[in-house]
Amino acid sequence: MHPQSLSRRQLFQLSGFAGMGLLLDSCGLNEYSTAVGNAIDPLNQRVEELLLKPQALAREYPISSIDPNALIINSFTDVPQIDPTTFKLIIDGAVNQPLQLSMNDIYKLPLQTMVIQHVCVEGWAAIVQWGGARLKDLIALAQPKNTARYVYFESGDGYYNSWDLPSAIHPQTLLAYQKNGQPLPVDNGAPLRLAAPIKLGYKQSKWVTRVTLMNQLPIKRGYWEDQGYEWFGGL
Ligand SMILES: Nc1nc2c(c(=O)[nH]1)N[C@H]1C(S)=C(S)[C@@H](COP(=O)(O)O)O[C@H]1N2
Ligand SMILES: [Mo]
Repeated sequence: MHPQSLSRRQLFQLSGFAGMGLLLDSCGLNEYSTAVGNAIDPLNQRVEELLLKPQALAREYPISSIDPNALIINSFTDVPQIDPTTFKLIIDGAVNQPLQLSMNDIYKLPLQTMVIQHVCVEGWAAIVQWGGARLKDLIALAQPKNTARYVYFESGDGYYNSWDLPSAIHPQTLLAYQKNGQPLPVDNGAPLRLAAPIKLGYKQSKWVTRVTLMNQLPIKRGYWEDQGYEWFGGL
């Protein structure tokens, strides 16, 4: 089941709930109306168009294809300590509405599940089901600026990674908190990990703590990418 795209009205409602956890700076009560104003600002057209533009969907599999043992844990360090009850996902950078969202905020977004193939360049693949919030919905809540072209991900273990904006707002790109219908195990990236059928395994950061929209990429583009792996990492 794919929840429908958020309508503008739904986004405003979500902005309302997200407001409770927002990084409110000086604007105070005007923050909400500022966000509404920015959403219809013609300068934002490019990002808005991108958010509304349909993208081709990657293959999904029936639930019966899930192989519960096929997904190999692949981490370059030990798992980081993240307390999901106090954890806040930061969304910042080239956005009009920087956000700090608790897991409860994120659970209020539409839950999308998908059974997809995970492909690791080390020579294994697995059919796995992920469930979580669409990154697109989270990015839309933060009101990206029209200059945003890239999304940078920081993880609790020091892993870092960056994506092109169209892939980040692809309808099958999730910040997942479920695996095979269960809460996401810590080894697989709990409380939040990237999951998408359009990118190789090393693009799918586990333990994501911060999502930063950028106009340009920094020199350090990704943990594996900086050691020679291809940056786009498409499937
Ligand atoms: N934070 C973090 N994310 C990461 C990695 C990592 O070492 N640290 N490894 C990547 C690689 S190479 C793969 S194949 C997948 C593996 O996901 P899994 O451990 O849930 O199977 O996570 C990716 N995301
Ligand atoms: Mo991998």
